[in-house]
Amino acid sequence: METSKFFSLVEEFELDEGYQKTYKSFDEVLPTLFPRKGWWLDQLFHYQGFWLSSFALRGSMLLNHHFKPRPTDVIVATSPKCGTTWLRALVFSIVNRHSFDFSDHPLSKKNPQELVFFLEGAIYIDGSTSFIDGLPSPRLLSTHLPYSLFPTSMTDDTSECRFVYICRDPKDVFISKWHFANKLRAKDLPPIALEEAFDSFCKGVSHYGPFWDHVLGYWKASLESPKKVLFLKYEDVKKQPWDCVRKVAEFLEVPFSPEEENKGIVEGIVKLCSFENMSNQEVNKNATRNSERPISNSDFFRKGEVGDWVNHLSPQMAEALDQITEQKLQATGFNFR
Ligand code: PAP
Repeated sequence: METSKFFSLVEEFELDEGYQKTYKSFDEVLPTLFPRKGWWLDQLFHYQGFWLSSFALRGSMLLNHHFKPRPTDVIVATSPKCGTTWLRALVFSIVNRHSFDFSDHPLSKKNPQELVFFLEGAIYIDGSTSFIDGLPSPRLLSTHLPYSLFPTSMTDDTSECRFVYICRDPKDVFISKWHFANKLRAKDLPPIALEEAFDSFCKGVSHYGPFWDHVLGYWKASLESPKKVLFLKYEDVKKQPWDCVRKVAEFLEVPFSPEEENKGIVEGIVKLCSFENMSNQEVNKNATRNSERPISNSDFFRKGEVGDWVNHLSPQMAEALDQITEQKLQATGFNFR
C-alpha cells in the first residue's frame, strides 16, 4: 500500500502498533472521502456529517483511539471564528486566577493559544498523544471539533470532563471567516470572492461546517447534560461579560468568593481579556507569517464587534443567511436573537 505523508510519522517517531493501526486507517479512509476545495489552501473532507481538513480528521481519529481523558479536563469548544481566542483567555484567567496577578499576567506575554493548546494539533506533536498526556491537570484544551466526533468516554455521563462552548451570529462568523481565509491564502492566489465563500458557507462547506449542525450538537448536549456542557453566545458575553465570567467559574466549580468579588477580580478578568487589552499586547500585534507558522497572532484580532456583517453583506445575503438559520434552528429551542 502506498503510504501517505502522515503514515511516515509512524516511521519517523517509531510509533507502536496501536498508532500504526490508527494511521493506517486514516490513510485508508482519506481517499474514500469526497474532497472539496477549502477556503485557503487545504481540501475539506466530508466525514461523519462535517467538513474537516485532513489535519482535523487525523486529530479526531487520534482523539478517539488514543486520548486518555481526565475528570479535570476542560475543553474550550467553538466553531471557528465564534470567539475561541477570547474564551481561551477567559477560561485560562478564571481557572488560574490564584496563580497570577493582573500586573504580571501570562496573557500579557503569550497569545491564548500558547496557554490553552489546540487539541487537534497538540494531539499529534511527535505523532502521538505524548505531549498532551504530559500536561499537568487541570488540562485546558481548545477544539473546533463537533461534539459528535468526541469519544463517548468524554461525552457520556460517567465522564466528568467539561466543555465550555461559545457560538456567534452566523453572519458575523461568515465575515470573520472570509477575512481570515483571505489572510491565509497564498500570495500567488487571488482572494476568495465574498460571493464564492458565501455560497460555500450557506451549503455548509467550511472548516468544521455545517456551522448550524456544529452549534446544535453542543446546544443539545448542553440541554441534556448541563453539568457537562456550558453554552454561551458571543453577543451575550459582549453585553454582560461579568455575568459570563461568573457563570463559567460556577460551571467549572471554582466560583468567586465574596472577598474576590469585593477585590474586583471579576472586573479585572473582563478587562484583561477584552479585545482592546488583548489586541494591544505586543505579543498579539506581531504579523509575521512564515512557512512554518502560516498564521500570526495578530490574525486572531480584527474588530471584535457584534454586527460588523452589515458592512459587507447585502440585505439580500443577510436575509438568505437568516432564513437558513431560522430553518435549521426550527423547533430546537435555540435562536441567535
Ligand atoms: P479561531 O476560531 O480561528 O481561533 P476566533 O478567536 O474564534 O478564531 O475568532 C476571531 C474573532 O474573534 C475575530 O472576530 P472579527 O473577525 O469579527 O473581528 C476577533 O476579532 C474576535 N476576537 C478576538 N479576541 C477577542 C476578544 N478578546 N473579545 C472579543 N472578540 C475577540
